[in-house]
Amino acid sequence: MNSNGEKTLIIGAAGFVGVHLMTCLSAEGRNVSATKLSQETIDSDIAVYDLDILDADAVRTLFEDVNPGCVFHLAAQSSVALSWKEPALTVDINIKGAVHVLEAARAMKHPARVLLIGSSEEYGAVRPEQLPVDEETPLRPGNIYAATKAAQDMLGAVYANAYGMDVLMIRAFNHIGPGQSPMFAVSDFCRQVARIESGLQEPIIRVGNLSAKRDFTDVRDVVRAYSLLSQRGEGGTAYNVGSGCSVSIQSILDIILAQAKADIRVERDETRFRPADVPVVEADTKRLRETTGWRPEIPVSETIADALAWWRMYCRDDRIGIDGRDI
Ligand code: A2R
Repeated sequence: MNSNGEKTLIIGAAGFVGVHLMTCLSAEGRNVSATKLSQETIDSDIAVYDLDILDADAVRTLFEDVNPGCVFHLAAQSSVALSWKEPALTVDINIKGAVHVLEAARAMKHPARVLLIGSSEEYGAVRPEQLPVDEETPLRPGNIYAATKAAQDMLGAVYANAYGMDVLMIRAFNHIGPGQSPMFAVSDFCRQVARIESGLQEPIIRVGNLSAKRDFTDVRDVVRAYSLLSQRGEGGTAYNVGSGCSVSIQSILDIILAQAKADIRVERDETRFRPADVPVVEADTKRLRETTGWRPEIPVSETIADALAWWRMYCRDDRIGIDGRDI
């Protein structure tokens, strides 16, 4: 796989993970192209195409033009909260969009290897005796986003089995790092700290459920796992990508507060509690490790330092009016 010169296409490259994946693959010397929505921007030297994955003809035409050997499909409606409000849109983007990608690959003379990026949310409320959760654990999605990602995963398996296509189903556990949307807890805490340090917020950090334990990995380690799987993974197979250790949100918050340059009070905010929060999520990563030799390398303290630095820069730019976006 990935012989020299083979083209690699990242679909949905303007998102949180896409930006890091572009950096990783380019540094590895791979011949990378990327897609984004027309209203998004990507600051990079690589070839970037505008693509809405809801447009099946556009996806097929792009695959004909680029002729990729390997495709990372990241484009998604990735918010659980929005999936409750916009179920049909989420189904369209995450399921129909994935089918458009799979069909475009199938129509190629030499169908590309496709990595469908899914989520640990597909497993739903895992029982304590099922931890750490391995890839054979039944998928019992508990929200609409999770159901669409489970459907994507199942469709990937169907295309691999029925058509002999080279499709890998990736189930990514929580990833954190610079550039993440504040709809995720760790990024939200870092943003609040940066805003407090800049005088944009009173010195109170508002938090939801701190006792939940999650399997966190730095996004830069995550994309390195994706790259390794694209080279060494087996088609038709599902792979968990996670650290294999769960830590409480409280302990991550403690690390964030220890790095804060201000005295901050922590306050519970009932609106930040999710209705059916699963107490512990932890990945069994044996398959990933044995297939690729991958191990996470970036300690959580470094991830937090980089995420805080990103938000400090963002808040500074915000204060001086370089960029007034409210993300
Ligand atoms: O929703 P936006 O405007 O942020 O754009 C997202 C984009 N996207 C689309 N791209 C093409 N056609 C569409 N119809 C479409 N709808 C949305 O996909 C965004 O730029 C990108 C997904 O990036 P994020 O939302 O930042 O997700 P992240 O954290 O990078 O996760 C990557 C993948 C997703 O499939 C997650 O569901 C999975 O990893 O965990």
